[in-house]
Amino acid sequence: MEQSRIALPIGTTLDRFIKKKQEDFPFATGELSQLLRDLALAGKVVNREINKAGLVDIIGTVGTQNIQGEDQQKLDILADIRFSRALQKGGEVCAIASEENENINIINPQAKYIVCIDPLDGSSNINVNVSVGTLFSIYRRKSELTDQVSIQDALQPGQNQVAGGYILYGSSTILVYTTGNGVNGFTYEPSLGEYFLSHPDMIIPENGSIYSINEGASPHFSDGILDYLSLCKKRGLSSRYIGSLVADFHRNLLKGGIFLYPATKFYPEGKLRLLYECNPLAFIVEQAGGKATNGEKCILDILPDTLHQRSPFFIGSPKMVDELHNFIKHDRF
Ligand code: P6P
Repeated sequence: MEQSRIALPIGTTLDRFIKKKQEDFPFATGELSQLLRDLALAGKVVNREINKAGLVDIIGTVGTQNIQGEDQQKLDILADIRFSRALQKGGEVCAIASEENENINIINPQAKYIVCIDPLDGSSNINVNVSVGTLFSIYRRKSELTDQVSIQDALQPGQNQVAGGYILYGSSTILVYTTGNGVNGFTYEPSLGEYFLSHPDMIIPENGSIYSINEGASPHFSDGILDYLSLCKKRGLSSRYIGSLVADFHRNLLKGGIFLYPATKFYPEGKLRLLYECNPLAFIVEQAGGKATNGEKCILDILPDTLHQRSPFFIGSPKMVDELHNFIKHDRF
């Protein structure tokens, strides 16, 4: 179904944008629209808590670790609670697969959608005032509405995403998402409590002059990766790496560039998680004309085995990803 050709003007509120796009689908029941609103609402609450983090005792770790064995920051937990609560109240989600929880959390057993989420990625950067982000993927459950929700409902390839997106809590807070008909960005205006369309129909530049990778791990990179990085330096490309995935990706989406997180000695499967970090960004970048692979295949084609599995991750401008592949095609991932 072709989406309406009428481009909505910059400044359109998120609510109006969602409503207009829903009208393009006569059989739409409004459930996905409501789910997107629920996520946007939780983003407003998390944004408020992040912005006052310096004033209230919510910075720092809580002494527990998540499934990844990483110290859980207080804001990680708060963000997970906020998103879970918003989705529970919204009623459109049967279960949530969250980075913060080992298993899926079943919330509304008869609901149609399942959400995979990293409530607050890059949270170790909060203490130093670096941008952090929320990443989410939305799928239709595979099981019947009357059946028991199971982990299989979450273990779907990224191609099955109904929607994917992120919220970047930076110098301003922006929600970027796709439902498979292009990518749009909405900047949050806290004084009005509204998101406004600020980046309509986002397209990543075909090529770019930025490469993003943690070169501290260079001793453990494959020869193909090292040769590609040498070419980037020979060409005088700029190295930009914040150590916060959503911030690094968003910059490259706007300016063009490539982000690389290869397999290393410390992360033999790569560090980034397939379900709720790689897949949402891969859906967005492909909708914006870019590419995302694990070094061998499209990220969206990978069938997950486990909720928290990791993947090598190469994402960005199509010409840069293609050129990288020429260097790494003989590497074993
Ligand atoms: P490294 C943050 O912890 C994160 O999950 C991503 O946001 C970021 O891209 C990556 O890890 C940074 O990892 O190993 O370079 O510190």
